[in-house]
Amino acid sequence: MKKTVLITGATSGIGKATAQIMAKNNYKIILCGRRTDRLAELETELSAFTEVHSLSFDVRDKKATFERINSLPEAFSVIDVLINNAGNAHGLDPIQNGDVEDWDAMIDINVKGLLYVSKAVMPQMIERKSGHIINIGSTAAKEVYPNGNVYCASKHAVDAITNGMRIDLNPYGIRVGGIHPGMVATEFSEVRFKGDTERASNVYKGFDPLQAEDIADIIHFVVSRPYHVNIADLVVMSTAQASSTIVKRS
Ligand code: NDP
Ligand code: 8X3
Repeated sequence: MKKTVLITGATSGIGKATAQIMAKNNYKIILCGRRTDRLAELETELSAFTEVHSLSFDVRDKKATFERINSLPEAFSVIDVLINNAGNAHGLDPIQNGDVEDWDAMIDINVKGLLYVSKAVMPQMIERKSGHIINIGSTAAKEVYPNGNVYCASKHAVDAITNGMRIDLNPYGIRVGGIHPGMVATEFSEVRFKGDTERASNVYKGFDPLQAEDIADIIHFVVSRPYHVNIADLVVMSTAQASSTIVKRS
């Protein structure tokens, strides 16, 4: 029987590429994101391969998150795999200059949003004693870099939550793992720099960065292992990157 995967942040970057590869590999897909035009476009594209359902909500909106996930049509109501991917950085400033709105956004989306979505999905996995949760962290979950302060804190929280989930869900046979990418050329930096496309594109200049498809391919690999195999923690960087701040550029 086909498995169903719910992907948050499926309208762009890593989430979109993951939806594309999973759809071509015989999974049913639940696409989540705020931008309904993009959801509709991707749903049409992926419907050529599999059954697709879209859910539009802001992960910061607790009520909407629970309502949307709890009202999935029957054909999509059993979620086998949850990919908590929605998230972004907002700003890159020394902490003393940080914008409190940016801090709220990162904590609310990257941490609290991930918790809300998980809270909505975990009960059914616990009841079935099966399921797989993958949380997208970052190299920023493993180290702190200059001006990364609150973004790094939010991703360190994702790492801690992932480890906590693996421990607490262990009695129920649920697989839990974290995937931690280094720099991936997506819309991430455009969001971080609030639409400054030149500054954003400079982030990926002079080296061969990871692409969203590289991470999607790894997510598919992780999900498709035999059920007794849980890839618990994975850090992935481009060959040119050695740490958050060490990148070999031409
Ligand atoms: P993108 O900006 O391309 O995609 C972010 C996705 O998150 C979009 O689909 C967006 O959808 C969704 N999203 C953002 N805010 C919300 C919200 N409030 N409610 C619901 N959905 C939301 O970035 P990436 O693909 O690069 O990022 C995906 C994940 O990977 C993030 O968690 C990021 O932190 C992480 N990551 C990224 C790296 C990189 O270098 N790119 C490296 C390491 C980790 P919409 O706007 O439609 O709601
Ligand atoms: C994204 C990685 O180093 O660009 O999580 O912030 S970084």
